[in-house]
Amino acid sequence: MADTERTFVMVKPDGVQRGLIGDVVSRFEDRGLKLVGGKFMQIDQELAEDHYGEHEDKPFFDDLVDFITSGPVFAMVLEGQDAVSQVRTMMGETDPAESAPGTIRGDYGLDLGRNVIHGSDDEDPGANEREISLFFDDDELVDWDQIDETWLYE
Ligand code: DAT
Ligand code: MG
Repeated sequence: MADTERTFVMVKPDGVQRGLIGDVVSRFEDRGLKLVGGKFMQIDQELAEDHYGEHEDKPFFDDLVDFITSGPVFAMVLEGQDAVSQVRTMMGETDPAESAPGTIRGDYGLDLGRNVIHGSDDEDPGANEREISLFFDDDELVDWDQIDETWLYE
């Protein structure tokens, strides 16, 4: 069996303003991913710069920080088999215009700078753990058994 993992996921300010929190969370619940942390919050400048630190030399960095601090976000931690890459697959490509219908960005977005959702990078080992600890204290994450787990996994 593949590894059980946790990944950091966030509905960005555009998704919150457009009333998409419920739809996005529903997709993950329907897939069988388990919510182990959730927080409706406003990201400040320092957290934004830390979170997107890998992009600090990119020309779009300032716009990215301005955007992610422009309104509330819904941050969450999801757990499941291969959760990091499964979430990335469900998100689609970075650019919604190149994302297939059926993916979150392919169904809800059109523009690179308004791509609705963040999910930890599946090609950067440890990105999930780093982002989870940036946004959540240990005591904000809940270990729990979901009733459908015996029917979800062999
Ligand atoms: P992802 O969000 O798919 O992990 P990323 O980590 O490469 O993508 O970039 C972080 C965010 O920065 C992305 O969601 C949107 C924005 N972004 C990425 N590339 C960009 C570009 N070339 N121009 C403008 N914004 C960009
Ligand atoms: Mg990324």
